[in-house]
Amino acid sequence: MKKIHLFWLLLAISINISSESMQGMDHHQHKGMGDHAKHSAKMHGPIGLMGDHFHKKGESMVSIRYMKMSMNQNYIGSKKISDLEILQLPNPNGMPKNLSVVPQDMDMDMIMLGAMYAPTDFVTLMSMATFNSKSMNLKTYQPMMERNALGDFTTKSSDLSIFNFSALFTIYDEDKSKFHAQLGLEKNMGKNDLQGQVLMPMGSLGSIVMPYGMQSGDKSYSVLSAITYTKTYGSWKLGGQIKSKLNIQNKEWNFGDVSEINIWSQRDLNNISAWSLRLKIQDVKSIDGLNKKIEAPVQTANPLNYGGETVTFGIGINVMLPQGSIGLEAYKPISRDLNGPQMSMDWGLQAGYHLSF
Ligand SMILES: [Cu+2]
Repeated sequence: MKKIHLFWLLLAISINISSESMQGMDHHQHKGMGDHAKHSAKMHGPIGLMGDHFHKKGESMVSIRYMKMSMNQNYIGSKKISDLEILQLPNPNGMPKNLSVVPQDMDMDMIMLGAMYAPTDFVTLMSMATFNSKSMNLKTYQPMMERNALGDFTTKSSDLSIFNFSALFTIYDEDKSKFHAQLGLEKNMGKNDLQGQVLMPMGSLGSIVMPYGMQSGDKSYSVLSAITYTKTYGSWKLGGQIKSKLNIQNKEWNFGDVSEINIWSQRDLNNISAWSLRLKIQDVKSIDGLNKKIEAPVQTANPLNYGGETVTFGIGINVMLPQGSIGLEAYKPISRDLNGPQMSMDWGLQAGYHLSF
């Protein structure tokens, strides 16, 4: 754990030092202002942001991003909780009396394909499709008496999960400051009743409808909205984004509404790259509705054990290539208050490629 914190600190310091030493290379960038703004590595925000920039009339962009998230610790609120403590909690679904299966770790992998096109200077159309894959390891305990561990098992799912379409409206577009709004519709098309093989508390294997968090999606519709402002100061760029995802229609249940604030800074390292710091404050509501078939003695089968508030810190870099640009961003939560028991993200990573034409 300590090693990881040290790694983050060293990475931040080394990037800072190399950006100081490359300062000399920036000078020629200050001629031709308009053109320079267009050909800077901070033209795109940190890769983990969505809809952070818009385009000028006739421009198109395609992108592919890969995201990984790893979780390995259960929390209630902001407090870490052990398997032993979770086993004392009541099972809201009745029998057995207490929770008896405890999630140990989970990995999520996502591939996101995006496209943008600006028919006019005032509107940029944006669309994105997400394919996700989840894998969770769990431990089953005896339902009563000694509560000995009976064994471990893994559940997995993968599917095309999210498709969305948005319009970005330019509010103002000056050389150094840009402001736009987003309005869009998202269709979550992942399967919401996938089955998985589990080790039951009585020691037998069985196939059940997997808990909400392991489903590829929720088959719901949501409205996306956001406003984004960025301002450039020489080799620095600062940005802020407020966004929300509000569910408007579901099939039995849906993952909770999301409100999010992102604040970031970017700084040119040299002519072709810029590094970034980002703070993300996210509030997710618990699951709305329920599927009566999801009733295992595990925390994830309770719709109330989802959502919460998380503050995440990210560090990233964008690099321009002869064709397109790449971005990499790593993040780690620095505080959380989760509706729990619930597993929290330990770290996440996003890498992507953009091509404008
Ligand atoms: Cu774009």
